[in-house]
Amino acid sequence: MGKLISRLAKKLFPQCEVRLLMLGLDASGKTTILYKLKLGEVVTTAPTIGFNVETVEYKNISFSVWDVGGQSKIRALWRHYFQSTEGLIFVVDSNDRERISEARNELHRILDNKELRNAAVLVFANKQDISNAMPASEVADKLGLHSLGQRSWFIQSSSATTGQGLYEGLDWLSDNISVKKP
Ligand SMILES: Nc1nc2c(ncn2[C@@H]2O[C@H](COP(=O)(O)OP(=O)(O)OP(=O)(O)O)[C@@H](O)[C@H]2O)c(=O)[nH]1
Ligand SMILES: [Mg+2]
Repeated sequence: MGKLISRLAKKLFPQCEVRLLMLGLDASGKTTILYKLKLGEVVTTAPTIGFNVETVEYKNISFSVWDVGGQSKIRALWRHYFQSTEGLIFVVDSNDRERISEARNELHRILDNKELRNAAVLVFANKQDISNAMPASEVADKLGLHSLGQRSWFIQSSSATTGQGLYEGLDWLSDNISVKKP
């Protein structure tokens, strides 16, 4: 009976589907975020060589989240994932002051791509649980987000290990992506 009701509910209120691409420098926390959202747990990660993809259900939206490895020698592969992306999640290690300009360059290089011209951009200023982390406002300045013009963007401070901020980020995406019915 329960199963029948849930099948009926799915028919009556079909879920919207959204494709999200999650990029950022290596060790920024992408895979940790993905599995914190999917499983509610902090998993032990190794550097991602290819990609991980998981479906995260939230607010009657089915987010399919593509998490692609960020090591410098495999960043050339990112472009193969651009097509049909409705939202880009760009993850920054807010404690990594040395590489924030590298993160900025990568973000702008990604956004120069035509295939992403309509994608909304959510930046996670991640690792906020570390005491000396840059606040989100500083990360936004250093990434040059204010120069993105017409682009719809938002920065959310987060901690993948505590879970802080992750669903707030999805809230913004769900309000700022024109979702399609399957
Ligand atoms: N303190 C703290 N550590 C984090 C946080 N998020 C991730 N980490 C740690 O940072 C390291 C790298 O995390 P990953 O999720 O593997 O990073 P990634 O962005 O997927 O890296 P690549 O797959 O190489 O691109 C791991 O040791 C995580 O436990 C966070 O919010 N706070
Ligand atoms: Mg990874």
